[in-house]
Amino acid sequence: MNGPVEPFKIKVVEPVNLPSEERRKEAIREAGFNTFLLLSEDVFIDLLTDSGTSAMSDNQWAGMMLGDEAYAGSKNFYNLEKAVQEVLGYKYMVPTHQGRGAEHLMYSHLVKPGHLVPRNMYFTTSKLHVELPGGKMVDVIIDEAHDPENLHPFKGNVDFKKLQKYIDEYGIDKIAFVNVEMDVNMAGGQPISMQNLRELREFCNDYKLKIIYDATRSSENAYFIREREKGYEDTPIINILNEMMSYSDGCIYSSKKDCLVNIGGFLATNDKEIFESTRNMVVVYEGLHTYGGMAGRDMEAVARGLREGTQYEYLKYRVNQVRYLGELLMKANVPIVKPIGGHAVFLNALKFLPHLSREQWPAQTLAAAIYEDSAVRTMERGAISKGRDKETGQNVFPKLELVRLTIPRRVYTNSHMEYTANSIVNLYNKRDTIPGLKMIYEPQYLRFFQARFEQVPL
Ligand code: P71
Repeated sequence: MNGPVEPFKIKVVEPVNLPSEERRKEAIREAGFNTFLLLSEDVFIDLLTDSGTSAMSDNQWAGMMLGDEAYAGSKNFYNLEKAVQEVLGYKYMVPTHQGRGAEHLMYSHLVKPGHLVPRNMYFTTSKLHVELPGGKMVDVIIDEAHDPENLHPFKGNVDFKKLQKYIDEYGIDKIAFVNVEMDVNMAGGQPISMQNLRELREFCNDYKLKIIYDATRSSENAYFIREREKGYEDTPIINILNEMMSYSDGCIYSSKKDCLVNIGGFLATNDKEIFESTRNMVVVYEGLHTYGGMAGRDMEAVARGLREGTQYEYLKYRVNQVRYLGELLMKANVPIVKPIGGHAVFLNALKFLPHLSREQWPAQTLAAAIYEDSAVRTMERGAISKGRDKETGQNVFPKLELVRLTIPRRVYTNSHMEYTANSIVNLYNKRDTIPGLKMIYEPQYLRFFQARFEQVPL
């Protein structure tokens, strides 16, 4: 089996080092068995995240030299605004320093105390920015998404019966808006279909409910629509994106993923009222409305990357490189979430480490063990990420207890994928020797970033 051929050649390289076995053992202990707390220089292959870790193109770097760093009215802002209008089809855009800045502005504007926000699963920062103004995020994704073995081609789809149930139970006035994520991260990078988006629009029209997307990985979602949904086989990605967005009232967007940049974000909408209000608040929290926390050069790189990231040949390579890693693991019977997602391969930690209880944090344990074994850095996406129930204060144990092998865009070669797969297969073969963990430090917000753990002897 060969990996997909890269549709680029490499102009700049950054050396990486494989730390010794002794150093790896020491490093993960110093980090309290939390891969977020490792030093980057102790990491050989960094699959922690696809966020802000892309390699920019020569065209993007050239754009960086054209940064207009004026406080107000920067040229690059207008280039970004135009790119958003053309690629996504929204009229208005408010720039922010990254995705959560946009979530903050959008969700604090739309959510009032006691409100519900139905969403196709959840994302950590999104859930928090709904909770901070007094709302609650509830899950309306189809059941198939919670089953790692289910092969549904659009596991990101919304289940209308679940949505209806919340409307009936709480009343339409209690629903702030419907929040829809593209290429659902926590479900394993699973897309939503165009048909589902279209039907959701019709459903929400009946109730005059707003639909706000988390369009962060919308280009990768659009690729899956082209690959899997009848009628889109030959449609340019940009047309698919325009149609997807036409079914929404606005979106938040972390540019750090599909826009192939290291920093940036924005919100976009056709709704004048949302636009005016968030444009007003951006000056309080992020910066003037023509830079929103980004340098002019950053906005130029986002503008160019947003366009570049919709090229079909690039997206095909991108999704197939992730698939290549997933298939290498599947061939060796390592339990992963299927179908293989757009930005990452997710290991099913409950099946990988069946000898551990949920309280021993199997996904956290597995991420730490992978690092110690091979210096590959991955991320826990399970009960530690989910956090405690806001009302009861108890730990919540989601069905999905996963470790994410997230592939940065245009950064690693197929032999890096092979090294990673071989290491994980070796670890899988000695999985019953891996001891679980106990949490010894837990911060209040987004605990996964800073929590610390200790090993519990087998
Ligand atoms: C990812 C990230 C970055 C991250 C965030 C929190 C914990 C661990 C890692 C960020 C997203 C995202 C979606 C769907 C909003 C954000 C926030 N993802 N929506 O997957 O995936 O954007 O990081 O630019 O603030 O590693 P931001």
